[in-house]
Amino acid sequence: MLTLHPEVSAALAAGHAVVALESTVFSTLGLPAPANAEALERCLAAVRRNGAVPALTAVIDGRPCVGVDPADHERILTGTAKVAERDLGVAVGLGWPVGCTTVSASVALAHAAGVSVFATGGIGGVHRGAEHTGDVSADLDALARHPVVTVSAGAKAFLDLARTLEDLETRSVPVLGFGTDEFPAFYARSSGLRVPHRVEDAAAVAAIARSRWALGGGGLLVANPIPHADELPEEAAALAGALADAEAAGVRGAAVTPFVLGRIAEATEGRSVPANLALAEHNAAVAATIAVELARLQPAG
Ligand code: PSU
Ligand code: MN
Repeated sequence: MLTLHPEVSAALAAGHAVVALESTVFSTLGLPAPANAEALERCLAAVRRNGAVPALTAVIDGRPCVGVDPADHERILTGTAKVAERDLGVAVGLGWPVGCTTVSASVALAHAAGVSVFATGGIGGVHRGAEHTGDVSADLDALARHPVVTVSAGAKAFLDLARTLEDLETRSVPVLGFGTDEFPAFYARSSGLRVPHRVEDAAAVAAIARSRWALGGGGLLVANPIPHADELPEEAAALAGALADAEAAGVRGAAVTPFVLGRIAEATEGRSVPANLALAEHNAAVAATIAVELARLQPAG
């Protein structure tokens, strides 16, 4: 059922480092073209440069894929169907031509394939106003249940970051600040919210993950701040407008995140996109170093 790319299955069999990547962020639902293609190339290259094999996740012609052949990359870049974990069975069962996997679907596929490190830009979380709408991303539950290390630049500030952190605590997901005491806010290094634990390097993350899994635990979130030089200070203004637009347009459910991301990209024209690419690439690089450390601790066999 699960379709592993030959390079991915060979790496796993040999006990080499592998890093899973989601596909929603590279599709029409994440970044605008042509930045989405650049983001994909830079993330794949960053994983390789740091000693791991990239495994892009997606549903292609009804097959749940871990590792997508470059010949199919264009189909992901132009993909319009968002697949969260609950949608995986639908996309596979009905043979969808292209399903773009979110964080929740990607960590589920990664775990099923035996891949223990995953990189994204920003995770989904508790939406502002969730006390009324109940809109809490399935990413949080998937992070808790699947024993995979997720590397993310925190979460975008259009979410309720304080409640997102509370939710991660409730679900027993350790949040590790990578060289930081704060939960990063995607375009900004600082959110004013403290993370419970700070780690200084990939070896520490690997040691914590291995211990957590030895005790039967689930996923871990590594909060990796955007590099200083790439920070985007003006996000807050764009954000308020984007949220107001979503409310006025009556956007609900799975459509909220793509809608708000699109509005922020429009409002910050030419500035949010390079920041987004830089942090995604940085996360992919850090994820690869963690995967290399884990492979060192967990020899094949
Ligand atoms: N945050 C971003 N960019 C993204 C997403 C989140 O900054 O592209 C995508 C990811 O695929 C994430 C999904 O898993 O949105 C969350 O969607 P929702 O809020 O509907 O759970
Ligand atoms: Mn939602």
